[in-house]
Amino acid sequence: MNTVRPDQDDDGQPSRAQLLALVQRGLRSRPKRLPSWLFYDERGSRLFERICEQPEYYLTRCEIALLERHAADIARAFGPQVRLVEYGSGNAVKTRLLLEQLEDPVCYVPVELAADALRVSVERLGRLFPELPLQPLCADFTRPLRLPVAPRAPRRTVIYFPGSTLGNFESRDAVALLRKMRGEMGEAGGVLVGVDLKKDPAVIEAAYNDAAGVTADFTLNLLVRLNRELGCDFDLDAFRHRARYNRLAGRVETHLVSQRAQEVRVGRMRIRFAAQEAMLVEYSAKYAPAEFAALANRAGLTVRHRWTDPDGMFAAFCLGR
Ligand code: AVJ
Repeated sequence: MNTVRPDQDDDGQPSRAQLLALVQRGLRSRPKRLPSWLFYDERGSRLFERICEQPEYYLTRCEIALLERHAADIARAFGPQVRLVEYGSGNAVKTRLLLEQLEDPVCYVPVELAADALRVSVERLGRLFPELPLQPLCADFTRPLRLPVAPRAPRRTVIYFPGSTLGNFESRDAVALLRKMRGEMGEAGGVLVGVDLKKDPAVIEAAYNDAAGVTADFTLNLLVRLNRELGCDFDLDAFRHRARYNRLAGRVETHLVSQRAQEVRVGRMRIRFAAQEAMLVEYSAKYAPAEFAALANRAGLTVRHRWTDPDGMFAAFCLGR
């Protein structure tokens, strides 16, 4: 999937022309596909927060339970005077649990493309840790980062990538992203990555098909966004959310399925959908611990530690060179 994002304007968002070109390319390819980062406009980000509160969506709760139990051990593994760089806007709860345990942290650098989300997380963390220097970076973490100069010399730079977001990347792109982290963390640095583990497929599928339909709304919001930002005319009643666990590939594959034969305007193009044609919008990969270790190895990284939540659903891996 096209998980690597285009160049951005100064406000960090792709321009309308870039967005249009990328969407047209995705809709002309076979099978049709759109990148999952398109979910996260303002409404999409709010819907994702509601997904995290659904009883079926175990990932966030398990990752928080993991940190509640193991954050002290994790912090000990990294040692004192860490510069913590987080990919994505920090969920205040997770980041707080980690920062509370770090000994004498040097600074916290949240990296986030959405300027409002970045501001919110900095305000929250600033209130919780008034002494800690915050160095927000409004940037796309899939691209090379220029990290701000730290306020004092850190012993170690740790890149924190929670939430199993790495699972949204196809394995080649995931390896490339891990390799990029390896460069940014430097010789002595480390990576802390949250990973959803393989488990009963019924449990996984339920997490992406909550009974309240929040995930379906989240997926369909992609079309709402394209209608608004590109003037498309997707009929929201003519597409359905479908999320299935592909055992062979070890991932949830989310599609938007056309409910009838139809044509949609996308800029100057008209895109034809057959009845029951499925457009790929998201992968969410699930890993066995050994599979994840092999993925890290391909990026030149080694698993130093692994922690799991009490139910063994979700893992945090500490990686080093
Ligand atoms: C935020 C990317 C980790 O893949 O589980 C939740 C996004 N998609 N429900 C995931 C998501 C559908 C989520 N990540």
